[in-house]
Formats: sequence, C-alpha cells, structure tokens
Amino acid sequence: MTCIGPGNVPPEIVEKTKKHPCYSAEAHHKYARIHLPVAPRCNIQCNYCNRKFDCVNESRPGVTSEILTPELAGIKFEWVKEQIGELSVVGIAGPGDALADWQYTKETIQKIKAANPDMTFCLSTNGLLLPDYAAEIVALGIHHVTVTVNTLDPAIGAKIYQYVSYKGKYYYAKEAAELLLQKQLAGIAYLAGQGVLVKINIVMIKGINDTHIPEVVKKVKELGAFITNIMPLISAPGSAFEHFPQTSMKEINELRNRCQIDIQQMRHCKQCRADAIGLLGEDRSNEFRMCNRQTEAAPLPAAGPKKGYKIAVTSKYGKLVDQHFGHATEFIIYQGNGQEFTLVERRSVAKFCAGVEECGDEGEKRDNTINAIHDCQAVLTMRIGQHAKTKLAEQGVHSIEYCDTVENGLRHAATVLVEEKAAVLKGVKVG
Ligand code: CLF
Ligand code: SF4
Repeated sequence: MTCIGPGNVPPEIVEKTKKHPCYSAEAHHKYARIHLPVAPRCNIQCNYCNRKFDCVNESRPGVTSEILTPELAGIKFEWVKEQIGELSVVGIAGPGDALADWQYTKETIQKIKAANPDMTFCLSTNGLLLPDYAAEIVALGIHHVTVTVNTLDPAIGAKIYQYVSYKGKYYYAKEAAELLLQKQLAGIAYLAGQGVLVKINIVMIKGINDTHIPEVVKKVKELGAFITNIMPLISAPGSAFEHFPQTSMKEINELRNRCQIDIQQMRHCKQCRADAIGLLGEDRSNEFRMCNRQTEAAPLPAAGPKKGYKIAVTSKYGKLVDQHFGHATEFIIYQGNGQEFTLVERRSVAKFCAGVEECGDEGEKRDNTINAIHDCQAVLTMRIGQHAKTKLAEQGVHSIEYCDTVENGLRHAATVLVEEKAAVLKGVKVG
C-alpha cells in the first residue's frame, strides 16, 4: 500500500482544504461551515464535560444545541446553502461524539453528499471508535477528521477520563485511558495513511497535561497528522473540572509556538458550537434554528375516521413541534378529523431524559410517560429514542418525528395515519 502523508496530499484534497475554514487560516474569513448536530451520544466521560452541554473537545460548553435526525439535517443543510453562498464544509461535531452515533453521522453525510458532491465533509471524534469505522469514513469520502488526543500517558489519562465504554463494557482509570489511546493512535495512523487530513485537538489542562503536550504533538506528527489545535480548557458547569483554572491565551500561544517546529498549528479555532453555522468568527446558528424556518401550510390530508384522531404533541411553547420526547414535561393533546384539530387537554409527565446521551434508556419515568398517552393514535415529537418508539408501538401509538409548526405537524400526522390505515387494509407494513 502506498502511504499518503501530509507531504503528498492528492491535488483534489489540496483544493478542498484551501476552502476549509479550520484547516486553512486563509480560508477562515472567506468560507463558511455548517455543523449538523445529529450525534448526541458519547462513549467516554471527560472530566471537563457535562453532557447537558455540547462536546467540549470540539465546541464551547454552556450552549445546548438542537438535535436533528439525518432527514432534518438534510433539510437544514439545503436551507442554509440557499442563504450562505460561501458554504464549503459540512461538519459533524456532536453534540456528543460523531462516531458514537455513526449511523446518524453516516446517513447525514451520505444524504447530503449524494446531491452535493463538491461539498467538503468533516467530522470530529474522541477516537475510541476510529479503528471500527475508519475504513467506512474513507469509503464515504471524508477527507478531514479531527481527533482529540489529550495525552499519551495512561496515568495522565486516568485524571482526564472518568470512564470509557467500549462494546458494552465500561473501563476505568488507567485501563480506560490505555484503551482510548490505543484506539486513537491506530485510527490516526490508518486515516493518515489513506490520505485523510487528520487534525488533532488537544485540550490544555494546567497541572494535568500541559507540560506533556509537546510529546503528544511529536507522536501525532510521526503518525501522519496534518495539523494540531491546542485549545484552552473551558470546563462545562457541573463537570469534575468545573473549578479548574482556565488556561490563558498567552500560555496557549507559548505552547503553540513551541510546537510549531514539529507541525503546523491551528491558531484561529473558535471552539464553536455543535450547531455552528457561518464564518468561524460570525456564528449565525440563531438565524437557522429549524423551528424558526418559515414553511408553507402542509397539504390538507384526506378526512380521517368519524370519531377522529387523538394526537399527543411535544412542544416547548405550544406553537412548534420543537421538543424531544424524553424532555417533555407535558403532552398537548389534540383531537380532530385530520383536517381540523382542537386542543382538548394538557397532560403533565415527569421528564425522563436528563441529558442527550441518556435518551432511549430504560426507566420507570419513561414507562409512565408512555402510559400517559396510550389512548392516542400518535405522538408528534421532534425526536424520540428507538426504545421509547418500540414501547409506544406495542401500545398502538405511532411515533412521528417532525419539526415545524404544530398545525402543519398535525396535518402531517393525519396524513401518515391515513396512509398507514390504507396500507394496513392492503396488508402492507408502513415504516
Ligand atoms: Fe467543524 Fe471541526 Fe470540521 Fe471545523 S470546527 S468539525 S474541523 S468544520 Fe474549527 Fe470550530 Fe475550532 Fe472545530 S473552529 S471548534 S476546529
Ligand atoms: Fe463530552 Fe466530548 Fe468528552 Fe464525550 S468526548 S465526554 S461529549 S467532551
């Protein structure tokens, strides 16, 4: 096998990199990226992370993101592409780990790439699952991958990582750090050897890994990494490192200068959100919240059964279907014939999902939530975990994921129910 290293990058990847705002300092004023938050789960626990917030390895803590299905991500991408002409990169940066939710990450990229082959695709990961998915990453045509490597020393790693969860087993202390490191190094070497431009993020944590970072830089260079991005620690509120001192930019820059002799240094990282949009220094994610999208009225469905449909909706303020099933503290119950609906009731429930990574977990609260809507034909929600979906289906309740106005959502749900009924009459299974 011919190895492709940073010195002999194929010309088409060089061209793409010139338009990548993170990989090229010149590009960051001219080209925009969109992060699509389709990967909520994570398989490790960093001590500077609190899962209520985005992944700190690639994004700023303290801001939660909307979470999208691959389908909604595709819709969002098209919307943003129409508005931002300089959009050149689609990145998956959590809010958890892009590979912990590889199926969603992959589906999102496949979908968008099929219609936009010139777009550059990018992902960021803690690296634990890299050896498992690196071949698929290469096959998918992803040429830019970021891996966060904070240490080469398992004793230091034991201070940074609370646990690592791999193939159903939890690892702790040095054993966890050793496993993570082994996977990171193998994955980086493989990707670099396949011509992928690997960026290494390193979180500088004073008193933990700061003096050791030059060794990390040398090692990843040896493995074929393209660039390193030494970032200041910004601990998430509620994390184990919450009260650790924040590293100053002076200290970061001194370290970058020291490491520059080994490998090029990224100096313009904005530690952006997992749903960031636009130029690096000019986040426009607020303009592009899915639930602010102006949409046309959905087509009227055929009239439903005489006694009508009962549909439970999860919504933050009652206007939009903008809440995750597990985050709902009440269901708004609508009843109608499919063409007209009336709000008939509000049912309170206990929220069962404490953080994005726990969605779909077992729990008494979730069962109570499911029982609360057992008499409805459908639940209309922004997103729902597979387990809850299955449990609802056992009770005859359809889970319909949607993100738009409640009015359009009810029409959409009625259409789905009508089609489902027609399909059942024909003996066809829908979905
Ligand atoms: Fe996003 Fe990361 Fe790709 Fe860039 S961000 S997945 S490489 S497209 Fe960029 Fe943002 Fe810094 Fe990341 S400024 S946090 S380095
Ligand atoms: Fe949090 Fe990211 Fe670390 Fe996972 S990899 S624990 S999401 S900082």
